[in-house]
Order: sequence, then C-alpha cells, then structure tokens
Amino acid sequence: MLEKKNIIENEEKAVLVGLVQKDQTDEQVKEYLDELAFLAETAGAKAVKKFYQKLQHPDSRTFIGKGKLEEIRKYIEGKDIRIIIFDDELSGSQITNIEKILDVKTIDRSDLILDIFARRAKTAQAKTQVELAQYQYLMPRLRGMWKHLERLGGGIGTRGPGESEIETDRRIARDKISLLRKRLKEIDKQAFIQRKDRGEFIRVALVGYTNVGKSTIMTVLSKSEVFAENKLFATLDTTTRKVVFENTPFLLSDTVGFIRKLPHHLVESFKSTLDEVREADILLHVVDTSHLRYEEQIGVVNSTLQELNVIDKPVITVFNKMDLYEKNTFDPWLEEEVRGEIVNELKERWENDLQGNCVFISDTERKNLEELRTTILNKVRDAYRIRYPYKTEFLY
Ligand SMILES: Nc1nc2c(ncn2[C@@H]2O[C@H](COP(=O)(O)OP(=O)(O)OP(=O)(O)O)[C@@H](O)[C@H]2O)c(=O)[nH]1
Ligand SMILES: [Mg+2]
Repeated sequence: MLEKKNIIENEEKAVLVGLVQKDQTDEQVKEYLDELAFLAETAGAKAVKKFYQKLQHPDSRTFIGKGKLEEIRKYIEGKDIRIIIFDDELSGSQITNIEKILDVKTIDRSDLILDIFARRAKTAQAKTQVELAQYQYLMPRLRGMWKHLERLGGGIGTRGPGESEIETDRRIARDKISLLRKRLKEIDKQAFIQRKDRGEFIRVALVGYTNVGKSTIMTVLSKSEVFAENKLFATLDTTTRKVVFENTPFLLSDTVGFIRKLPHHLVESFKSTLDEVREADILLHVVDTSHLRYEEQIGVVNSTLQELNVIDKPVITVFNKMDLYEKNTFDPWLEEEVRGEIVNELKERWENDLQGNCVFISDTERKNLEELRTTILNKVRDAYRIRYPYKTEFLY
C-alpha cells in the first residue's frame, strides 16, 4: 500500500483550482494559477482549465464552495480530465470529500511540488530528502488515501480498511521516516567533511526563486556547463565550482530554487542541501526582472532565507533577464531614449533601496557581465580582508 509512484502520468489533462481569500486580488490569484500551470507542465501534465472562487475563508469540508464544485463537475463531465490540482494545501478529509463529488484524482500544490522534486532528485542525498518529505506529508493523510482506493476499487478489494490496516500503514510510515532520517544524517556527515576540505576559500552562493537563471549565471561565471532549462526546479543538488577572478579564487555554488508556499517538510528536509547557503560568506540573490511578480518573488526568497536562519550576510541582488524585461515592457515603437529613462528609473529605485548592492544584467545576452564580475570580486576581496587581515596572497 505504501508505495510511492509518480502521481502524474505524461500528458494527463488537469484542471486547476484557486481560491481568492481576503487580502488577495483576482489578478494575483490568476497569476498564482499561471505558476501552478507551469508546475503542472513541469510534472508532465497539461492544464486545460482554471477555476477560481472568492471566499473569505476556505470551506472546512470541501475547501471551495459546493456551487463551485458543481460547476467544476459539470465542466469535467464527459471530458478526459485525469487530475484536479488545488493551489493550496488540502487536508486528507477535504481531498476525500472533493473526490467523492468530482470522482477524479485530486491533489494539492504541495503534492505537485513533491512529485516534481521526486522526479528530479538524482543524488542519494536529494532522493532521501524528498522521500522523507513525502512520507511526512503522507502521514496525516493516510486515512484519506485508503478511502480513495476503496472507492476506486483498487488494491484492497471490496472490504473497507479497518483501523488496524491504517495503523499498520502508520507504523510503516513512521519506521520509514526514522530510517530516512538516519540515512540523511550519515550523508550529511560525509558532506560536512567534504565541505571542510574546501579550506579557506571565501564561499559565494547563488540563491533565488526557481527559474530566474541561477544555473545559467553559474555556467557563465564558472565557464563550465551547469544544467539549466525553462522548467521549474531544474536544479535540486548543490553544485560548487572554484572560480578565479583576477587571481582571486573563491567557491561559487548553485542551489535549489525557492517558490511560494514551498511545502514546509521540503524546506525542513532540504536543510542539509541548503547548508551551502547557510555557510556561504556572500549571497548572490538572482531575480527574474521580467516576471510580473518579481517583487513578490524577492519577498518569498527573503522569508525562506529567514526560515533557514540565513540572516546578516552580504547580499548582491542580481536583476537578471533585463533583455526579456525590456521586450515585455516596451512597445516596439517606443523611442530608445524613453526606454533608457524607464530602465534608469527602475535601476535608481533599487540602487536606493539596496544601498547600491545590485547589478542589472542579461546573462543569455551577456549584458553587463563585466559589472557583475567586478561587483562580486570587490565583495569577495572585502570578505578575505575581514577574515585574514594580515594575509594578502588571496587578494592579488
Ligand atoms: N531571456 C532570458 N532568459 C534567461 C536569462 N537567463 C536565464 N534565462 C532562461 O531562464 C530559464 C531558467 O534558467 P536556469 O538557469 O535553469 O534557472 P534556475 O534559476 O537555475 O532555475 P531552477 O534550477 O529551476 O531553480 C532558462 O530557459 C534560461 O535560458 C536571461 O538573461 N534572459
Ligand atoms: Mg538551476
């Protein structure tokens, strides 16, 4: 029973559902659903329709209202819709109640993100971390899962699950969780020893929302190929390269991207992958300036860093994808001069806000990379000076 497989099959058609709660605008939730569609696509599904509803508070039984559920049921009737994806976390009983009405597999955002992470995990560390998060997520939802199977007639025959079967599953899940924790501890120990071997180099870590261009920047700066693609969570494992700018060496690390509402268990279990960020001397916070909600993404990254207890580190904010920003923002006929003014205004605003600790670049078009290199080099040298006030060989 407790076997995990990918929840989404290739090209499965999906319907997305979002809730506009108090303090949220329709616009916001529509964009959240666009992001959810991107997540679904990354997992291999195809979003064919989005529903959203305004409610002060989610319905405790079915999350959205009965009327809206009925509307969705009517829509999917006779269509080949295989999966319903909610943008918010659902409880086990909410999933059961919704599935009872819609008769289609229902999952939530956390489920989807966990599924993507599970597909993308390559190293033993990433695999163990994801599996741990999956079991933790599953624990409080076991009862709902049995009911689901019972209704679909799969796996357990016609008889419903007894308490003892659910209890057995709970025990298996608990054992599995403690086993995975132990395994992770072993892996962490080895990783810690490896990191210590890296000696006295200053460490710089790339952080940011998913798909902003961290791996692309890593490739450009380290002159070695790092996997990048236009999908979410292309990177799960930390990659570290030694980079030398003008005789000054340092270590540059590429890390897993963040996203809003990252499942809590995932942040927990990815803590060791994120040690690289915690132990870094300098952070390069990469931003996708072309994204409509880039300011909100900056906020998500900052609060995730806080959750990880990463505070008080020097940060260089790298406003990336300036090419795409200009393409999206400006009409083709707009004069060069006006464009320049608008871009300058944006730059000035952020330079004021961030006390000059920012750079505006396009890494695919190789724009302003020299400025980025100089900014990093200066910060790295500052860090060496603070750490080794009497040593100069690192600096020149
Ligand atoms: N137009 C444009 N596209 C860019 C730029 N930088 C990166 N991209 C594209 O953005 C997509 C994501 O890039 P990645 O480097 O994989 O992003 P990432 O931040 O490492 O993403 P995750 O590992 O998934 O968190 C790729 O398709 C890149 O080609 C840029 O300056 N301009
Ligand atoms: Mg990446």
